[in-house]
Amino acid sequence: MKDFTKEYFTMTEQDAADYAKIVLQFFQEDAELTCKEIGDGNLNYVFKVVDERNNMSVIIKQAGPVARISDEFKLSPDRNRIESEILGFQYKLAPGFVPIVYNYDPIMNCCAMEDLSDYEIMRAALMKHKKFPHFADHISTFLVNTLLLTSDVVMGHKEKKELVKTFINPELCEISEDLVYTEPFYDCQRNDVFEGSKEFVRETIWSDNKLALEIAKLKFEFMNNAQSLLHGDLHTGSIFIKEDSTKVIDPEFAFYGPAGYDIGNVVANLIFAYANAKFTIEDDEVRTDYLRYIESTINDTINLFNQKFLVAWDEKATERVARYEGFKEYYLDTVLRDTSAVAGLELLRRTVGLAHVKDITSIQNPDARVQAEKFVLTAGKNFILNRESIKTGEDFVNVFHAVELEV
Ligand code: SR1
Ligand code: MG
Repeated sequence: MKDFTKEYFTMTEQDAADYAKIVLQFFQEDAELTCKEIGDGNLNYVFKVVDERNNMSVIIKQAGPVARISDEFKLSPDRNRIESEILGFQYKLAPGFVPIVYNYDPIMNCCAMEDLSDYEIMRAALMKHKKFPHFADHISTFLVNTLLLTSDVVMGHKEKKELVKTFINPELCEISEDLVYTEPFYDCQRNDVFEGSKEFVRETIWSDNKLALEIAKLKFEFMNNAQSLLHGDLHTGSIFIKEDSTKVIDPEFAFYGPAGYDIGNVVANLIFAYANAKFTIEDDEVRTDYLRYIESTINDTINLFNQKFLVAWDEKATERVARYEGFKEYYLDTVLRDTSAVAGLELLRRTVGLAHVKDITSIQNPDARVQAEKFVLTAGKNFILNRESIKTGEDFVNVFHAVELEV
């Protein structure tokens, strides 16, 4: 067996099973262990170690020195510390909405956490057209608790600044600065544009100077507005879900940034599910029913977020000036403006940039895929350009409804 105590190496399935038994001492003496690498994200390795005999299991997530998606991205494995620490912190802020972390190991750059095998990755579940009636309620609570409670509105300013330091995350922020805010907006070599959509992208995205100026403003907002402790990559692949429970995972992109970044990512990825359903479900009745479900989930997520945010502000604000008349409404308005912008950015970058989403890439018929891409790209652009006036759940839904009439 390898020595896990001296220096880092990338684990095999056998190593992860040994690690769980010897280092974590997670299993009983008589355990019969099997291990499978189950990660399908862009960056890390995820091992599931199971003892069938005693019906126990654990997840071990290890950060490697380069990203899985491309070894062009050389990344400090310190992201695993960030992930472990923020999961512990979010567990306190939003109990029940993140998995339990059992252990963090700074030598092997891995953490051990609760196995959520009875949950599904939300993106995959939505692509099977499953419905989760409690999601909007769950995610809006998670968002209010993690975003408002870590801001200067509620948290002591020195304590907040300590967290800004702890969660400074330059390498993963750089990935977002490049992949979200820069590369999709010019003909960058790293972009991955579907052949049938190229002309449309060139005409409507890469040639639009007005859009370029807004992107520049948003990029500087992302880099300079240390407003809330973000998850930083809150798409539907970072959510485990089942009928009555929602768990947010994978917060390795966490840092202090604009609160709307997380909310906008949730909205955009629900719109990807909408686009998938719109262009793949053949039966009219089934399709319409599912589209109405996604639409109301987006509507409720925003409206519940707004309601809960204002209530939590009244109950929890500690900053004196936060109580001045009109300020909480002004502040929430800016968060919603950023939410709309980020929803747009995410729709664009997942279609034009390097990292795509299966909701779109799995659409087999090339014409349908091009239509789906035009739909999300046009909606994305409108979310960015009209961000000042998109405030309610209905406003968010209206943006992509209007595009349905256009493309
Ligand atoms: C190189 S990482 C590509 C993307 O995967 C992650 O989930 C983030 O969304 C990142 O932008
Ligand atoms: Mg991830």
